[in-house]
Amino acid sequence: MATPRPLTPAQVAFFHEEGYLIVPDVFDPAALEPLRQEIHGEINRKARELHAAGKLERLHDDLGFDRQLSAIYRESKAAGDAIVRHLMGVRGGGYYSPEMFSLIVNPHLVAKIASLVASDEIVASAYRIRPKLPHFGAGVVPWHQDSGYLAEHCDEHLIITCWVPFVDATAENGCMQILPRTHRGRVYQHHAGGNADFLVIRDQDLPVDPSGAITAACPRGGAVFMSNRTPHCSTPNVSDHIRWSVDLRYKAADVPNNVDVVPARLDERGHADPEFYEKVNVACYPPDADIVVRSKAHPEKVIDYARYVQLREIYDRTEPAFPEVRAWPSLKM
Ligand SMILES: O=C(O)CCC(=O)C(=O)O
Repeated sequence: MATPRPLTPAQVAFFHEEGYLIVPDVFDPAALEPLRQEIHGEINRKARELHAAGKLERLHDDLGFDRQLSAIYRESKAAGDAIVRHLMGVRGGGYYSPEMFSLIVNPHLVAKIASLVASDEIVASAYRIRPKLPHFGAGVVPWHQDSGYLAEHCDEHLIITCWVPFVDATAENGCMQILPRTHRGRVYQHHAGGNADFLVIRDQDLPVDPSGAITAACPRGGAVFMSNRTPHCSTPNVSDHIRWSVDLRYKAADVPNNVDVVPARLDERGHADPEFYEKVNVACYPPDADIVVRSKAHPEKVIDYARYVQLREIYDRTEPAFPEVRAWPSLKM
């Protein structure tokens, strides 16, 4: 494997000035293949189960990874939803194959994060897999800052969103739009109940006119990096294929986190002991387990796959203390 390279000082300066950075060549695109294939395998496993239960007539596997799920949705929305729910797990980050873990800890990616947060000890946090289907409104993500989803006490900390497409992400297939040079502002007013129940910053609450957004096109093998206060959204996919992507979050280890915080007791309803909630709620996103993915000074802290799975399973079974990490008024009020 080629030696992982940090970002150049010019790239780091661009990120801090603009609030985002697009790096077209983080990975050899072939390195994403095992994860793509594993997700494809998982879709087929679930599709076969639905087929056996009489809930799906055809597997549509002949269409391949970039089109199969659309055909399943066309045949049966309920079957499509069941597959997506299966991939997301109970709270969205429920997919934890060895291939997913390899992406989270990918040394090329983590070296870039280390440059952005100027730290050698890096913690990974919440991530989501997104199949953005063509001509399907639910994949359109309204304007928001990721801090809108995170605990308020983390507003002044830097948390990096790292967005990795599995296909060339373009304006046509609904890549992200980003408002540059607006990330030094506060966390703007969000509302609950935007498209597909995402949070939304209404146009009138944005710091600048959204027509000034940049189109964050990114080739397969690249990544888009943003801060937690960078306003961004994504547009409809009007192509003929699914815009698959994964978004991951990272921070320096001195940013509030729940590394190694596990319940001492957990009842059958998923309620943990009060001390657990006290400690876990220190994290910026308490429902998901934070994990150390790099530490040159303390390599013993770096997580291995077995422990990662153990933590993910425990957090999946544990009810968070609050239904929402951050409460926003509803659009409908
Ligand atoms: O993938 C998308 O369309 C939007 C992603 C996003 O908003 C995020 O990662 O915060």
